[in-house]
Amino acid sequence: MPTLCGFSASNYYNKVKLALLEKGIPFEEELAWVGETDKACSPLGKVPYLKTDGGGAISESTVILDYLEAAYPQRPLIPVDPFAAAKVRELVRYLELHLELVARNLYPEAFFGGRISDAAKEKIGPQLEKNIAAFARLARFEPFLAGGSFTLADCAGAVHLPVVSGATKAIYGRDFLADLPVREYLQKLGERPSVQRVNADRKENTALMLRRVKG
Ligand SMILES: N[C@@H](CCC(=O)N[C@@H](CS)C(=O)NCC(=O)O)C(=O)O
Repeated sequence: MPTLCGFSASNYYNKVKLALLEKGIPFEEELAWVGETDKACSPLGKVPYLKTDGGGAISESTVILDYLEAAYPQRPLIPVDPFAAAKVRELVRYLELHLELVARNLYPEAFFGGRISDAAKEKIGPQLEKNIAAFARLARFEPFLAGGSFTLADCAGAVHLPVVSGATKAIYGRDFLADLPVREYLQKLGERPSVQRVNADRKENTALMLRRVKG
């Protein structure tokens, strides 16, 4: 049985956990906080990483998702058609490279009681607005991000869109995703047992993480 390593407050960990649950793959979880990871499995110390059935480990969440699609072809989360498959991957890339990674610069102040400079806020705001407008041209919300079926793009959307909303609200006093049907989309996703489990585990683990940070 594969083992997913990391912690349930992590959006990247939850992206993989959602795919495992949606595909119906039995798996185990191993708690590994940042700073306590196995460098042989994840050389940069990032979570998640997956210890596979064969014994080897893989880091980087999108690479793990590709592995899961190839190794467990049941209930595919990527369309067979090459163009449709590329459109799903394009959405995942936009969500992570252009939205989440940019918004991540806001997290120290938005979520962890730290401070970021005004110069950083002034730089990140317009960048995010531009990138969100571009993402809006790709995302379909029909009702899923890539169209009528739940795909890997939704594993990413379910975990990254809430943090982008939350971070922009906290720093700029305005949800930069408010003009997109994100609330309705997340509500619809919240009907899925996989999303309910991920969200329940996330809440529990976030409380634990904050207690650890506060000492
Ligand atoms: N590109 C990585 C990003 C993973 C990532 O940034 N994870 C965070 C937790 S949400 C982490 O491990 N941060 C610690 C670090 O970057 O050292 C992936 O897709 O797996």
